[in-house]
Amino acid sequence: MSLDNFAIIESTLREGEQFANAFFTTEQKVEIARLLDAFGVEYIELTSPAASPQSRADLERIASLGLKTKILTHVRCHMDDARLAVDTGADGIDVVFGTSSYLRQFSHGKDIPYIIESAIEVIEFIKSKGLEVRFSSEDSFRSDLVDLLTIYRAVDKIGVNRVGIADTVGIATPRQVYDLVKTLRGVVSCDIEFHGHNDTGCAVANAYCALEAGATHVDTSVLGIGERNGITPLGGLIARMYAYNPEMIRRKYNLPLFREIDNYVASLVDVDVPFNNYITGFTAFTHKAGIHAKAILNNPSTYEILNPADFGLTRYLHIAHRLTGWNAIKERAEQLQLDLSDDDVKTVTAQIKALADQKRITLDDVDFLLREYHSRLVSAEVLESIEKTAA
Ligand code: HCA
Ligand code: CU
Repeated sequence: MSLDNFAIIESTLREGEQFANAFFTTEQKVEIARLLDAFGVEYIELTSPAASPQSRADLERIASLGLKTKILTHVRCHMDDARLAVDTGADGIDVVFGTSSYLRQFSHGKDIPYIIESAIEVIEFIKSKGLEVRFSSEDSFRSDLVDLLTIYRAVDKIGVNRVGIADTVGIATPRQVYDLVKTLRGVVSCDIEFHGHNDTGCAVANAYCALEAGATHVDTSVLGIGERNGITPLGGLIARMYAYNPEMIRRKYNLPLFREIDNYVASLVDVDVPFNNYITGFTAFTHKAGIHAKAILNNPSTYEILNPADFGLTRYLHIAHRLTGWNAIKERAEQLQLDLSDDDVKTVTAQIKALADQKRITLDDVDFLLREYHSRLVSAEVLESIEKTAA
């Protein structure tokens, strides 16, 4: 089953380059590639050498770095592109062809026998150079199923390493992805890759369902950047797979490096990491309501399926608000080394809630109320002992 044995094809340097704000210099591409390699992704996919002279030079540079991760480039199903790609030092070539009726009618205008013929020519050429080769159909979910299976069967027969299905327009649902991959699994014996766009927010779920159905490879990009609103984000896939099997994910990937990767790419493309981002969003490990905070203090797993420590991160209890509870305030009092009984803490908690009903408060307000209450208590005790001594 491929949920336990899958590979990431990290496409920040290909799909991610198609993000509106992306412009990566050579040095930035090298740094992204090094970070992803150190993180442990199995493949890095780079823009076609046919795209521009600099794209070709950057691909050659990254292919020569001697990284552990395999380097792929992504080309149209065309001999001219394939000829360029095999001489770049890449380990493998991802070949793509548009098969949907839209693409056939409005883009390249080719029929299925023509697609198969050119696929075979390109695949055999790449294989003859000893490189890994994948064949994928753009817009697979709006392609005719019989056409798709006919093409995949033909390329599987000549020994393609992998076939890919692409939800180019982000239209597929998890169930549709599951069904298509399951059907394909019964037709081809090679590996299966899934590439999913996120237009309707299904990209992570779709990737997971693809793996459940027998896919072996998933395309991702850092923060999900790509055409329009992008594809399956690396962090989203990591979070999903960690929830499935934390030991496997801890073993496969260098998780504490992840935050640096998200932050680095965010800075390069001039966006903030979204507040609700998987793993690295600033609220991803923040707990607020009193009931949540209490349980987190007793056992974090009550409300956390991802352990922030595995990612080198820490959780945060947000206690300065009207939903707060006395257990969380007690924890804060202990952090401040204020010796207060449970009843005292409950009294201060009531004061905090009353204040938070009137305005947005901060941790400083909480600390102030705790300290003030504590010092009044101490003065009262001192006064009492002075009175006792006097009497
Ligand atoms: C595109 C191409 C692609 C290719 C996916 C793949 C897509 O930019 O339109 O090679 O599997 O989404 O179809 O990214
Ligand atoms: Cu895409």
